Amino acid sequence: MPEPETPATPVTFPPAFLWGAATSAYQIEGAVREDGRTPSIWDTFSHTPGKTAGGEHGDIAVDHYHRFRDDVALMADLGLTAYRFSISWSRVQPTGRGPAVQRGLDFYRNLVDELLAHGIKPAVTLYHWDLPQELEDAGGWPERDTAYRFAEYAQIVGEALGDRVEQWITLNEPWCSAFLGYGSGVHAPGRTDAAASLKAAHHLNLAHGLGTSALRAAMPARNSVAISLNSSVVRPYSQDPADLAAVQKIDDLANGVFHGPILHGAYPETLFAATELITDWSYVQDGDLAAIKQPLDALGLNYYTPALVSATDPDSDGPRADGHGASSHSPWPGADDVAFHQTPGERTEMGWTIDPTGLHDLILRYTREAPGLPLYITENGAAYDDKPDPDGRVHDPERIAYLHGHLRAVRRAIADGADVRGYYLWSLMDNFEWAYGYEKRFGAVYVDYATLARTPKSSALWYGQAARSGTLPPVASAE
Ligand code: IFM
Repeated sequence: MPEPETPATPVTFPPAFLWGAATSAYQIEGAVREDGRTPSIWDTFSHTPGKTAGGEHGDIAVDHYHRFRDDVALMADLGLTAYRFSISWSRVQPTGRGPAVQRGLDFYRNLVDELLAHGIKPAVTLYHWDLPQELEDAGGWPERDTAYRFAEYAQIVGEALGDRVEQWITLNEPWCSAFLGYGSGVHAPGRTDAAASLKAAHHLNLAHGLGTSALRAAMPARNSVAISLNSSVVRPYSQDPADLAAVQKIDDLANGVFHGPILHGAYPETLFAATELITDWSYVQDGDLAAIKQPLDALGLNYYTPALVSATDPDSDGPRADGHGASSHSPWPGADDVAFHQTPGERTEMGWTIDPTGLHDLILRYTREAPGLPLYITENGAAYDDKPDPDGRVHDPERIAYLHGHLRAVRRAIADGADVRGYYLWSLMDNFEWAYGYEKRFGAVYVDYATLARTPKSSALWYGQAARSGTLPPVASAE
């Protein structure tokens, strides 16, 4: 039995635990027309009037493409030991097929070498939502061929970087790609077709499986391949059987649709039943499930907030908001009879309730579901309305409290038997928060968007102290 934790108990992590930060290409790089890069679906979407707050886009973003050496130096100064970033597919294979562009690959090779030179372990995500526009024009993720194109792209990047990057992640949050991109339409490419969103989910799963095989064939066997899922913690509004059925429905659409085939080689039967009026799943071809269920070396979990659901009251419109943006189209196909409720408690600037117990529950769920598979928290963090003081410093005690609470939850899960090997704070620095534009600041490092100057917030200093010592500092220590 672990010792009971008291507020004075030092929260210390295993010595090899990775203390990382995460970003993604379109959110930070800018340089969208340089060195042969072509538009991705996010370039098109963000330049379409009305799709993002204030019409904001990633043309310049935080100019990481030109400032990556300074950004790596900043991470090293803070004391980070790992960095998770994504590759822009349209930078290395502009049309989404055919030969690679060397200059695109060189950018990432230089970034990786800079990280390694500073003792920071790189973790590469191959796909963080930015499909080359040409592939969307050919049908996008609802089209089966996109999965084969992804495998080809994975092979290219694996061959180019596999000698120096050990940690690989195929897809980031395929739920968002499928259901926000093709269902509710609040993400690129902005389509609102429930059947297409389920088809996209299957082809993303297939892409993960084929991409994993392609990576393994292209890289040394020592490298680790994983996927990052934004697996939801879905809680019932009451113990009423109708509310429990609502939980099952959302759990299938948020989690089972991905971890079913990826971890267990099958989609949940309850998912088929709930979506039978929308799709017949005939695009799941013989051999697909075997191709998808590749042995993995690790699993990435992204966690922000739990969901609280009930069956809808047929006599009222009921609450609907699920925290994934405003759209009259649901990202939950076949779940029109489910209502989403605001979980009680303090919220971040995104309106997401702060609940570290959800992270603990999530870790233990996957410890049970995928025994023996090492886990990484590949994203966790909070947006706040950060502003510099007159002295130019940025104090963000709320983010420190958020990180402290969630890291404690990770440590508790480890004490409960979970094999969590690392934590990547979302995000290293303020950046383009998709449809919300630049207004929502998730960074541990503040970015002045007028000058692009970077200033570590007090949370970055606090997190750096944790990374250096392996023990969480008291929450007030970085103020
Ligand atoms: O900014 C995103 C990231 O790209 C994917 N996961 C959630 C983050 C916060 O919304």
